Amino acid sequence: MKLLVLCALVAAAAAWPNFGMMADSPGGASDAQKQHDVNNILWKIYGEIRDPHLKELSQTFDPLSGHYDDGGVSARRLMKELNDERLLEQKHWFSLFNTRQRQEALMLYDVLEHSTDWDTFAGNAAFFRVRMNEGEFVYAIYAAVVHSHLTEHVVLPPLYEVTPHLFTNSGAIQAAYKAKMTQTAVTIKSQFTGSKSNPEQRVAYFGEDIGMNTHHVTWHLEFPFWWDDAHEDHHIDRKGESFFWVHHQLTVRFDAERLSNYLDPVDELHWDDVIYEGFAPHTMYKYGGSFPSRQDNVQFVDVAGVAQVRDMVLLENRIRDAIAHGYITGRDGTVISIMNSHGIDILGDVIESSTYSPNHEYYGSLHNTAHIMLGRQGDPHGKFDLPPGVLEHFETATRDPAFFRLHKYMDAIFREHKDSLTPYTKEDLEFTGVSVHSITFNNKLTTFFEDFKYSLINAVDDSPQAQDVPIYAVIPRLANNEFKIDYRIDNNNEREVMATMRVFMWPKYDNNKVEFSFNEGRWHAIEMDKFWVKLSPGENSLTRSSKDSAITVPDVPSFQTLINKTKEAMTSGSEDMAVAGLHESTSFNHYGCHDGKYPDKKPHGYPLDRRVDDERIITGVSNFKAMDIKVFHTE
Ligand SMILES: *[C@@H]1O[C@H](CO)[C@@H](O)[C@H](O)[C@H]1NC(C)=O
Ligand SMILES: [Cu+2]
Repeated sequence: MKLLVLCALVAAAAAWPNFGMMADSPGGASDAQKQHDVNNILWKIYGEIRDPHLKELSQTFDPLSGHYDDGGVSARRLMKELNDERLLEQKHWFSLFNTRQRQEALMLYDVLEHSTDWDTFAGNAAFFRVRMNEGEFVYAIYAAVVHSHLTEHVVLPPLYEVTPHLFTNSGAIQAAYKAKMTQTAVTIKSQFTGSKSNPEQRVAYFGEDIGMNTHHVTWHLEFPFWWDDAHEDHHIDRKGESFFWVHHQLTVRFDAERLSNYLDPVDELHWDDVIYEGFAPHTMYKYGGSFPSRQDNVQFVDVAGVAQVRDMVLLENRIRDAIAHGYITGRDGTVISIMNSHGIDILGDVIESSTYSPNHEYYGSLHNTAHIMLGRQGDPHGKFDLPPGVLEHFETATRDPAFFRLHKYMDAIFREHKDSLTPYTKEDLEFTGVSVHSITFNNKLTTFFEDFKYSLINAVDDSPQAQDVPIYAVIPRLANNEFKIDYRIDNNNEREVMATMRVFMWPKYDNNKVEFSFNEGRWHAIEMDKFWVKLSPGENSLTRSSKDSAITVPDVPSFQTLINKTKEAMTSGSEDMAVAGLHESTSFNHYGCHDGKYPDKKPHGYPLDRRVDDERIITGVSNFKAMDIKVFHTE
């Protein structure tokens, strides 16, 4: 059982979100056709294309003859790389953190992104699928489908069924190969990595959660650090701030899971100290062997061709200096103040760093470089020619407990900045005339483990002649019962008002059973929900289900479900509707909107994002309410 503090704040809505969808499909092809092509371009990515039309396109399409809005510049550039035989071979690992490999993937992304009709998009996808490295190809397709206007209604198949190696352990993969070879249908029971002698194993269910890994990799696809406004048609709003917030939430949630498992919170990573936890990933690449391990208590060493440890300390000091000064120094020496709500956004761009960083030359890429540094500590001099570590892939990074150390470290830097801002005042927080009368839960909150099943069919090699046999993996995952919260809110204004509801939860006690102070607790707050309501004059009563929470999404439909639904849509008269319906439940845009604008003007985490010197200022406003709740875990 875990005791938590729940608090809710109602505030005047600064912006009313518009989640409208465009119904037309530019490019001529129907949504169902596009879905069909995307399914087939990602099906059995390590083998031949099975779809006859796409297979033919892969031989006959000429990228230079396509239609583009960049005059074909991207297509000519990639074709030159291809014809000069400079592209990474197939059947080789791929990591986004490898600069050259990333550039190659992005060259294809550019070609797809600048395609102005579906024939060009699909033709390029087919053509390059058989000529480029599979990992680069999958990344480019995912990024393009996420960002292209042509694919607005296309649902991406779950990555764990497209590249299962990055989501499951070697044991399950080997069992899958065996099932394929012996043509025996199988459901493989998969376990979390490590042994009971490793206390970290108690929370491996979190770092290895398939849904969480999908969330993490999807976030990084939607808010890519490489996104360059100069080449795109829009700016991604509050990308740096979102970087902070998403990782902050992972960090505090992980600590809450640790508390429930009698573990201390994660300590920050220190460049001048050892990395306490070793890690044996028990995970393998499709091509490139096993992911490298790291012993316990490894001293940080320089990584050849990446960075020296002292470079990292230097970058950290420059960033901490900027926070202490209250401003970032731009490339041309300009002073960019961060002493306001927008400061966190700039700081996020600086720390990650993304192309939005105002001075990459000076502040470097603390986060991205740290990922590579940590990922290489098993073979820092490249003596053993090991492939990149789990930390060099967003799909696998959270498997390593060091991921959370790294992010705890970043999080503390962000906190230093947030704590330098003036606390909110009563005037900032209150919503005149509005008060939260009561918050009631309609049932007991429980968590439990359930089995999650997914297909490994795309993990194994085969040929068009070999029959498919069903191969599934089953892994436990933490789930919760559905619950509903009734809110009673009074609006003493004479008119209807629009309100934003913000709901958070934090552990009541720390690992020493000491009650968290408000100021400490609020930094550990887990965002539970955020939604907009119209409050009529007088008493309002509203019920909100946990299923509707803005921070949760239903499972992505399985690859096979997508294929079946697409077939239905294409053969039945309903055409696009089946696919469009699917899309509504799989929109991952819970941190932003399709037009790149975030619907809420307040900072992420508001009103708990700033330091609270006197908690009565928050707890004293009538539009705020806090209560203790209990969460039970059942076996
Ligand atoms: C997909 O369709 C096939 C053939 O109709 C059926 O056997 C299978 O159960 C379906 N799978 C899913 C996941 O819907
Ligand atoms: Cu991340």
